[in-house]
Amino acid sequence: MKILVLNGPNINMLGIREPEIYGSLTYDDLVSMITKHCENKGIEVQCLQSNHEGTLVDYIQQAYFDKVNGIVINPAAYTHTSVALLDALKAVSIPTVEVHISKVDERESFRQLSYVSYYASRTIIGKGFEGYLEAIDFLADGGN
Ligand code: CA2
Repeated sequence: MKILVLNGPNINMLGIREPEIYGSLTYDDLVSMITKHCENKGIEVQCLQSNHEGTLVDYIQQAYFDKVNGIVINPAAYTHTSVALLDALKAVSIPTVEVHISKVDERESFRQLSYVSYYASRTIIGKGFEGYLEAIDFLADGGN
């Protein structure tokens, strides 16, 4: 079982500002948490982050050639704008879970639309870092 965890723009700034929305843990803390969780479950995992839409598209395409079994994606701000990420996910046709750390449904109206949701099997919101682990477990348990 091979999972790609993909994070979009500014997720590398977690813990630095806006702790009331995103918590005080950092991106490195997130990666450690995911790595440990996957080690315990015998899941092979790769965690990647980019601030660039095209790079995220490249990572999704590469997942196809790397025979990745599942993608966990927090597209961050590109959630609300990117048809390119949606198309990339559709193109590779890999089971995908969308994760948002914050309660996007209770925030600004521009955060209410997610293009990636048109493809994702599940969207997990407002559970902090735990949401990523839940998404991994869902994919590892054969959810698609
Ligand atoms: O709740 C989420 O996980 C989001 O995907 C996070 C994005 C936001 O644009 C989405 O609407 C919801 C933001 C990523 C992190 O942004 C930071 C901003 C300030 C300080 C640290 C991180």
